[in-house]
Amino acid sequence: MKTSVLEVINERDVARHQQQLEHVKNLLELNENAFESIIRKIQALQVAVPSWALGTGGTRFGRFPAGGEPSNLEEKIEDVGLIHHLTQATNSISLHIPWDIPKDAVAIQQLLRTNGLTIDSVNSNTFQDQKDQKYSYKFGSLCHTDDAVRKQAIDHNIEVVQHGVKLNSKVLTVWLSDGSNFPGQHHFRRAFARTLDSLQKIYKAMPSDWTMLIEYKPYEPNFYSMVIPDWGTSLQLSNGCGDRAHVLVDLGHHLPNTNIEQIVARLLHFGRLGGFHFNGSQYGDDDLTTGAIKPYQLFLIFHELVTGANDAAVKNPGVAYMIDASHNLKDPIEDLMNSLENIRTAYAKALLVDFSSLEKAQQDNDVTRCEQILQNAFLADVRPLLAESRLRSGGSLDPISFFRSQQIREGLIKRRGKTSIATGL
Ligand code: LRH
Ligand code: MN
Repeated sequence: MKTSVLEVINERDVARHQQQLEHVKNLLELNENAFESIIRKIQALQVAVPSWALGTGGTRFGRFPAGGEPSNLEEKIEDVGLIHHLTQATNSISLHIPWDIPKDAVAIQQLLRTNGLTIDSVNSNTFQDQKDQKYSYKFGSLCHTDDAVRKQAIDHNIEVVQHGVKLNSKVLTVWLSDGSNFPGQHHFRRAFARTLDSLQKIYKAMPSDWTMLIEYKPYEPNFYSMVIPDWGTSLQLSNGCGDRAHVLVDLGHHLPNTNIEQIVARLLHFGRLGGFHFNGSQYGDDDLTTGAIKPYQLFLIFHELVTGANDAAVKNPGVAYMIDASHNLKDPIEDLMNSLENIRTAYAKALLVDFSSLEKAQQDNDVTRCEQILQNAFLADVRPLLAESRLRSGGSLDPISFFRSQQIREGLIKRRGKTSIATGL
């Protein structure tokens, strides 16, 4: 079997990697079992990549295409396949309909298999008017005052589920831009009631083994109120639909200084944490690289997930991990690999927390000791553990260096052109 370029380069760098790994194992005083268990857990953490984040995003002020962007679903699957090949951390792709309608589901299934991928969730879109659409969503969709508009939006969600069924997906993600820009524009209670009624109709139309994820957002594109602004509203809508409806936490969908890790702990306690849209933000829904701005917060979120997973009292279904980012300046593929690295870093550090000492310190209200125990884990250098996890899964020791050294973007530009544009945000 011909040795791949990836294996040759890994072979060149493996000695230095082994050295760093031994050093970290000693520093962390990890016995063999603990070490092996952490490596296996890191290998198992898979985060879906969104089909709408493989091109260059933009803002209303401008967009600066990277070149070589995928201009159809097949090329998007190829790019996620490459990211998974190098990182071994993203074995699924989330689709946004109608941005990525699969024209030939059987062919797409084959292409997914070839790239070691599956379809994670399918996302509906009632925040844009499609050219052949009968009714506009200007004043909302599932909350609209007009039955006909609500029915159109409900039918769209059911159509999205049908696309998903053809691709073996089992998750529908609903995010609504529904809201108001001015006081008095919305009757808040009736808008909620209409939205609940619409979601219940969609929920009933889903196959019995499907899950609905309800995403909340405090503002944008409406700037006075959103019908689903916070986790409490999403939780109540989930309760109103049924036990296969859960809350989706997009990290960028929180007002400044919100304690997101406590929201995660609450949703775990209620058993209704459905999933995440990971991204980084300084102010609003900035959709930047995950963990780039607030790595400690991301660590604290994974600390809640790990303690929840180790607590028999927590009865929460499997949590869906997805990235939801937009790349205005970075190369989209590099940015996604960056996010995957930062997500696994936060998880690996959370696995290093000395839980029994923390529980004792919390019981004793030894505040300083509690913080020290978390900081000890957070300040650990887990990069060699992540590299070892990739190496064992057949990935690259250093995906971004490999991507650059092999001039993959240049190759994509040659094949797809400098001006190819990917559908999405
Ligand atoms: C809304 C959102 C939602 C998607 C969209 C692409 O801000 O986070 O998850 O549908 O971005
Ligand atoms: Mn999102």
